[in-house]
Amino acid sequence: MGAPDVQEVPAVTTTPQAVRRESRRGSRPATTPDPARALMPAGEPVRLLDPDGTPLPAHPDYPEPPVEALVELHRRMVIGRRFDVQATALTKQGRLAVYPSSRGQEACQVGAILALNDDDWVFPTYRESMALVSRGIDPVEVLTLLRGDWHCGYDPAARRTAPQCTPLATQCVHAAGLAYGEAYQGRDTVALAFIGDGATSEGDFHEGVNFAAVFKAPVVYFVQNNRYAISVPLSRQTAAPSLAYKGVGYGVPSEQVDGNDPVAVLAVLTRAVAHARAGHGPFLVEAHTYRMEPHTNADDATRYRDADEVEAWRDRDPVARLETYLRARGALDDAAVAAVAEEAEAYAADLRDRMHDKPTVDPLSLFDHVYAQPTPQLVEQRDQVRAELAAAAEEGDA
Ligand SMILES: Cc1ncc(C[n+]2csc(CCOP(=O)(O)OP(=O)(O)O)c2C)c(N)n1
Ligand SMILES: [Mg+2]
Repeated sequence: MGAPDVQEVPAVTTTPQAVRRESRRGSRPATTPDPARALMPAGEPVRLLDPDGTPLPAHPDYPEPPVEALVELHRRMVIGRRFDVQATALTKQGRLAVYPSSRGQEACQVGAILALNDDDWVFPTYRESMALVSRGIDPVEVLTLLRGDWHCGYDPAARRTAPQCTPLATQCVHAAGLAYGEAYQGRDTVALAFIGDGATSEGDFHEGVNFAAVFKAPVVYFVQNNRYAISVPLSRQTAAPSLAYKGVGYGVPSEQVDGNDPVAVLAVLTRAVAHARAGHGPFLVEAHTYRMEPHTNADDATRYRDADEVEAWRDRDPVARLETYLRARGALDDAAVAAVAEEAEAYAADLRDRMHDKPTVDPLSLFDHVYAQPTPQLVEQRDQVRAELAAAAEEGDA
């Protein structure tokens, strides 16, 4: 994504305001540093590997992560992709109500998790199932919500992972509050909030980032720009040259990265997490990536995007890119790649088997945790559902 062509915009130096602005600028000594400069993202997304897996010259700000971390990144991406394919299949078998795939976004999903410590906090959206299984949460637990249960399936406090958030951007405020609280109590926990490109237009994103900036809360805001908010393309969502500039406006150092370059994603997020952990406040990263599947299995993406566009992104596949690089470095060979593929197959088979067990959901439990004291309306609704269930059971017996 390049900067807009300012040459085509008519010069504005003739307006009185512009003249005043110019004269004010003129009164500033030429040596005064621009305070926004240190916050600015690179002009182009940071990239450490070419799309074909060829390494680029070392980056001055983002050293390459250790090779062992990259091998683990590859392993988790392969398993994550296999999980994602299996979850999509489970929707077709009626085992899942809905599934938002993150195929194509593996470098972001797994890179973010590997950049964190186990006791850091993650604030995911509905898109982040792959990230959560990559964090070691049981995939059946991760998919519980999508089977139609009312709870998120795992213990958020034990897993240091908030429930996957469907209301857009609300997790940005939760992450700021939790991170502030942890720092207040003297702990060096970092909170990483995932967010999509479209959701950066929501008020909660701006409130969260602003709060975190003012109170120096250790949050990493990780924007996965996958080019679409359901059917709405990025160009209809924002006029900003990069979503990373949205951090700069709040005084938050920001960066943009090639989200399909796993090495760059891990390098940039590692630095962002270190910045937050060191007590310097939040950091915002925009990853340029692409959602290869429709928004969810319930969406028809052919209605709003060209097959050519999808094909072009297939050539930037993050898993193949990392594998090529690690093979060239001698860190992966045929046997290692086959072993990871086998592990991924076994993981998917186990998930499939366990998802064939019917979930035990008591419809009445829907009313249990809404309020500490249920309202009269809620009691009435619960009685109504109880009566309907009893009538249905009687009909079944007859
Ligand atoms: C507050 C709110 N408004 C609208 C929606 C409906 N909605 C669900 S997903 C979505 C698109 C979000 O796109 P983006 O932030 O780019 O994330 P992506 O789905 O691409 O990961 C919308 C509008 C919602 N869930 N919450
Ligand atoms: Mg999006």
